[in-house]
Amino acid sequence: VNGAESVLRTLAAGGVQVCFANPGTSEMHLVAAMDRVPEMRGVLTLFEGVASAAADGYARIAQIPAATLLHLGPGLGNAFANAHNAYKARSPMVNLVGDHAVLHKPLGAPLTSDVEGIARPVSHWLATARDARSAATDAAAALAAARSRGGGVATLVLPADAGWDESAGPAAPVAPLPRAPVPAEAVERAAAALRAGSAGLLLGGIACQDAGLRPAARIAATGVRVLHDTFAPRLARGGTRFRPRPLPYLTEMAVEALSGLDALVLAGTRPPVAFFAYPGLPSRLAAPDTAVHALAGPEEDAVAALEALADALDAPGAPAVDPPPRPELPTGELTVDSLTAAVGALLPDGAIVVDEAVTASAFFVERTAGAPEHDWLYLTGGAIGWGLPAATGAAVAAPDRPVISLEADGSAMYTIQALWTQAREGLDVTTVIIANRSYAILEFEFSRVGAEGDGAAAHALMDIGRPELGFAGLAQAMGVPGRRVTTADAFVSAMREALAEPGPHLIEAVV
Ligand SMILES: Cc1ncc(C[n+]2csc(CCOP(=O)(O)OP(=O)(O)O)c2C)c(N)n1
Ligand SMILES: [Mg+2]
Repeated sequence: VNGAESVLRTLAAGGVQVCFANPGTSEMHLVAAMDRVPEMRGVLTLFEGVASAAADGYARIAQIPAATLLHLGPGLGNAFANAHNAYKARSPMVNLVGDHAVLHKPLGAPLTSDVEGIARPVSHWLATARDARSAATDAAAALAAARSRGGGVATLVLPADAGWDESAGPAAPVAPLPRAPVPAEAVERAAAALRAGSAGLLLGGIACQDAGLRPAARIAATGVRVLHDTFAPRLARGGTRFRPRPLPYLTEMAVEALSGLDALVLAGTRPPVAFFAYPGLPSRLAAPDTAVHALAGPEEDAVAALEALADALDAPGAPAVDPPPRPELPTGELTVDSLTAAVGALLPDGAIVVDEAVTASAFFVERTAGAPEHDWLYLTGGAIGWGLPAATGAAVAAPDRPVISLEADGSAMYTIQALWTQAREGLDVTTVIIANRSYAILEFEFSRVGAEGDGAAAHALMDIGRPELGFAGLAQAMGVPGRRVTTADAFVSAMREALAEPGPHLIEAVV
């Protein structure tokens, strides 16, 4: 058994079932081993940024890691932006990055680069295998790291000869570390703070899933203002679930949402900060006189801590939640308003929503509050080009659930080739392109940061309408049925058809 096969066998024995791959010559032994390790499903992506976002979307739904297979520094570099999003989401994933054979590496061949230097900022765990004998042990350690403390990105660099040389066979699985328990004193301090005056609770990470929302609803019933992180990795919503308020994206609105609090307790997250700095606006969102209490950070057991906190407050059982009404089906002009209403009216039960809708996001969020139960995946790291491939990975993780990919047009163009993988794998993804022909958020941010003037040269860097992009055609070219719609009625019928038929569909909604 060579090193490559023992690495794959080790990951498969540890529960890894999928590898999102874009290989090259230095990974050929890993590619060859795929046939000998049938438990591992290889999914080809046509760009490494698709592989890393697909692994992220997969992990957020499956809650187990996928592997990626990447080609040296340049391949990892292409994966970087979406590995960054996964890093911020603390999605469990194992990057296998091929590299030159140990003796070839110092010679300066064209693809030689500082692979670890590229990997470090997006890796919670990072190592380079020394040889074929140690590679499987390294793979077991990488997988344990990816699954430890709620999840993280583990990157294992695998020199080509560590793949082709003879190994000692697969390594035994290593038990991952559980989330760190929250000490009783932290719970008592948070309870005292919540009792003392006007109080808020901010949920992030694991606390945004059902197990965290249940105790959070009890705490809300005692009069605490409960919010969730603006860009939570996965938020359980819809039906009769408790609805924490989203912390708004805009600094002014976020400050307002957190104003008037004597205390703010954090569960599964860090102190909230503005997305960007703006002249004259604060970077920290909680008011200076609000006492911020870290009940549980992202790697701690926020769910158990919230249960303990609800008990410490003698919080009653959570009251029943009435969902707000769903929007009426719109008719007439297609605008962000009618588009978001249509999605709110039609969102199917059990959907997974992947949100890279950028300026339309908050409207989609609002309009879907009354929809049946669904999971909402947000862009955690701000690096656009995540949505289409994250939806691809989510659909691989949950073949029985409808995946709705809400995708702004500019962001779509970074990783449009994810559609090809959706077609090839027959994934049930409905992509809605919000075709506003603009980098609209940049037009908006332009004045907010204090940039002056509005000349043609500046505008040209934010207008994507010339030439006009044809998303329906791009989809067709990659094997995905695509339609362009320009009225609300046409959108509604296209959406209904896309949801009724299995397999991927794309609707280019011109707004
Ligand atoms: C990797 C990366 N590159 C560039 C940006 C800067 N950026 C943020 S939003 C945006 C354009 C968004 O346009 P679109 O996706 O069409 O959404 P809209 O603003 O029109 O709603 C850009 C270029 C980024 N966030 N991430
Ligand atoms: Mg746009």
